[in-house]
Amino acid sequence: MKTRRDFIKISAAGAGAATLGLSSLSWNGVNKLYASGDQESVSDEEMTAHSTYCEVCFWKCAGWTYVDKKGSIRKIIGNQEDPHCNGRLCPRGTGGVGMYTDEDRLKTPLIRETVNGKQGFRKASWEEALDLVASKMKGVSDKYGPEAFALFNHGSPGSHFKHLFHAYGSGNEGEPAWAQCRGPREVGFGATFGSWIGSPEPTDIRDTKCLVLIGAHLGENMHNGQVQEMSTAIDRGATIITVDPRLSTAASKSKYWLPIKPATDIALLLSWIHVLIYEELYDKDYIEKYAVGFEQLKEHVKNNTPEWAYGITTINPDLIRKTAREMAAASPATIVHPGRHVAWYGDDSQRERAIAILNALLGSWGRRGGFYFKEAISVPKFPHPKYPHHKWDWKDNLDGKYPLSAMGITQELLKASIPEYGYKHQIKSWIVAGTNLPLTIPNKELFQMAAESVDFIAVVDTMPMDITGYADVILPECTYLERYDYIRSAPHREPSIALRAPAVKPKYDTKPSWWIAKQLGERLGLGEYYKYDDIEEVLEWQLKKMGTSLAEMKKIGVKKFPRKSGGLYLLPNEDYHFNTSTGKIELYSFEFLDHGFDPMPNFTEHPQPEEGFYRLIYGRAPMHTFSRTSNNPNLADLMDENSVWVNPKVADIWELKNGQEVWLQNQDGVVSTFPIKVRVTERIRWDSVYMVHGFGNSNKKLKRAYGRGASDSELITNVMIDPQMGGTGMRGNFVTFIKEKPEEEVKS
Ligand SMILES: Nc1nc2c(c(=O)[nH]1)N[C@H]1C(S)=C(S)[C@@H](COP(=O)(O)OP(=O)(O)OC[C@H]3O[C@@H](n4cnc5c(=O)[nH]c(N)nc54)[C@H](O)[C@@H]3O)O[C@H]1N2
Ligand SMILES: Nc1nc2c(c(=O)[nH]1)N[C@H]1C(S)=C(S)[C@@H](COP(=O)(O)OP(=O)(O)OC[C@H]3O[C@@H](n4cnc5c(=O)[nH]c(N)nc54)[C@H](O)[C@@H]3O)O[C@H]1N2
Ligand code: SF4
Ligand SMILES: [Mo]
Repeated sequence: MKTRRDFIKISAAGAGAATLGLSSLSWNGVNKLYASGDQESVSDEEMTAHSTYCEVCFWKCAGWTYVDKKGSIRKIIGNQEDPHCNGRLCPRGTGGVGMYTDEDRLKTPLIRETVNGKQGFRKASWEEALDLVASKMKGVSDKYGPEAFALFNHGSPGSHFKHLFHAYGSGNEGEPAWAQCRGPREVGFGATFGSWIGSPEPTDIRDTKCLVLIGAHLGENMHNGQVQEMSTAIDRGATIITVDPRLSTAASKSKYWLPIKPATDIALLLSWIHVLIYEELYDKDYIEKYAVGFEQLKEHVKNNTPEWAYGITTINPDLIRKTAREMAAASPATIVHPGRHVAWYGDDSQRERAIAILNALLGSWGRRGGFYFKEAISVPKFPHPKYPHHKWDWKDNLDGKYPLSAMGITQELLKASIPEYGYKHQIKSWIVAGTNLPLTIPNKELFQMAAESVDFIAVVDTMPMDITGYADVILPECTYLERYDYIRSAPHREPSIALRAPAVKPKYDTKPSWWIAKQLGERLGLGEYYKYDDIEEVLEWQLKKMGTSLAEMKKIGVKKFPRKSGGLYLLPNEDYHFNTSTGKIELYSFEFLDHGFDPMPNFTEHPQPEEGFYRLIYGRAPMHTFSRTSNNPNLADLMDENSVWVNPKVADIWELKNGQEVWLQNQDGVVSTFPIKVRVTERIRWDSVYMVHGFGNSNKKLKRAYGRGASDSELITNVMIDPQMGGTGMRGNFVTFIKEKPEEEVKS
């Protein structure tokens, strides 16, 4: 059926791309994997180095982009001074130049038009495209109020559009970093320690003696600093304990691999808590001084013995005891890692509470080798008038649901875009900047209904990703290597800032987000919020206030500042106020109780797959970031499709061979658009299958990525919502195999 907003492909003409010869990956020697590998010899002296920070993922490593005399980018390397990367980029960061060279990039503004009943995009000037977006923003504001315009964003472009939206009068913004990613851990740790984990995580992995990874698959999750520190910790003999239904890279480096039955982690965590308390292995002085609720907790986990957990998790009770004792022996230099993408089963804030409680019992918060006290420096705000008051935002639509959500809930903004949901306040139009919603938000049907319901969608992106197929106007952003952005200020052991400056001019007719947002602002009569001609003026003003300058930052790239908040760790017997209602670590959460939630985590059973079905789990590959790198010439060279991991027992039953193509069908009858190759491996439990997220792109203009592998997202139709904060638990989906090409015409 034709709809008002048919999904359409964007045409792109292409020139050849330069390739970086990245060495093959082996996590054994982490160093090998950081080799930058530009083959032609041009000495560094013959090139100019430009400061940047990476946009290939949200770790934001600072680095140098080297440009030769002809103006070609030759390599990107890490900045030695940067605490996020210590001078070494991960393979994706090294291959980031592929974002610049990709010949499939968006090249000019595009506007949707219908000719003879057929929808397509036509090229437009920036003037025309910006005028159109601004007129739509004005129209919505006049008719419904600015609040009816929503922003979906992720990464650096977001900050420029947030400023625009606040000036315009809308607080309706959502990013997948909350409900699809790390929201539950911020709520779980916030309720326990009064502090978010944040990014980068303040895990003192470098000095740890015992690192416990619950699903967190460092090594495939390539968050640079953590992977480096984990490698150091392993060299120093730290014990690694990995809980994962799959033998992940981390599990293969671990002293203990606990191949847990998926969806049962809370049972394991409660039994570990049980052992620590009932074998009196917990840090008594620490708990006595800093925590409340110990007696309630002790009573609460009375029956959660390892034998009880065994029946649920399939993990041997002796192994549960042994690992608990190892954790205690290494404490307080033990980290039970909070994980990062933790929206799994809908009870994720409670699982994170259990992880936080375990860390508390081990005395690891504020201790060397546990969690350090992070510190960031704030960047002065460039002067502008006060933002107007908005009359409503996403919270007002929730009627008290998800009370602990601290950021906009993307899927709630989608629901508010669909009149049939009957939300009190309706969303009428969107700007989407830097997030590929159809592959990012589970339940694609919801996304499609929402996209169909709204009056207008503008997309700011660098690539013709699936999201651009839903746009009315496409605004092509230049890549991070071609632009300035705001100063990066992130918490770490020491506060630091990093500068992103352009290494080369924007290719094609592309522009940076700061410019796009400013142009829209000015067209909307918000010039008072943009009292500068160029972002360089803003950066110069801010940097001067911080005791440096744009010129200095261009030379050094990263600047560190002394800590002001005190030491990295608690001093012996130091009095310390935790930012909870009691000022203590809350083993028993009064915040949860106040909102009607269990003050201590409980195990609840989740459905298991029916016969012939297997739980669909997913994760990362070291050389890709979600869908954003799937078409990157350098990184697609290293991995150009995903595969589905199948246990040999299951492969036998289904007579599946390595490399055979299958389609996956989920419990609701949804069949993957594209086939995926089978990888038969003992590294996955028999009750689950595994695939890397970010593949199965359906836009033909992504020449390297189109139809390569399958998309986990489209098979995730059962979403379990976290009642505390609205997280979308995505791991309650089960798939079966289809060996012959399905009858139904393959959608594209
Ligand atoms: N099924 C499933 N869903 C998931 C996940 C999963 O594992 N499985 N993971 C979840 C997690 S943890 C997260 S954090 C989210 C991530 O969700 P997203 O951030 O939406 O992930 P990407 O697929 O990388 O999409 C980023 C988009 O930004 C564009 N882009 C890249 N660089 C720039 C730039 O400089 N400027 C602009 N304007 N655009 C740019 C890319 O082309 C792409 O369209 O996904 C979540 N959703
Ligand atoms: N290379 C690369 N690195 C990345 C990213 C990327 O796109 N590419 N994205 C970054 C982002 S935004 C995020 S949020 C992080 C996400 O990375 P993490 O937070 O480390 O990992 P998750 O995605 O939560 O979990 C993936 C692991 O969980 C296991 N798993 C599945 N089900 C269960 C279960 O029921 N119990 C347990 N214990 N384990 C289970 C899977 O087998 C897999 O190994 O990665 C970051 N790092
Ligand atoms: S971890 Fe890799 S992809 Fe992420 S910011 Fe650092 S270098 Fe870039
Ligand atoms: Mo994430």
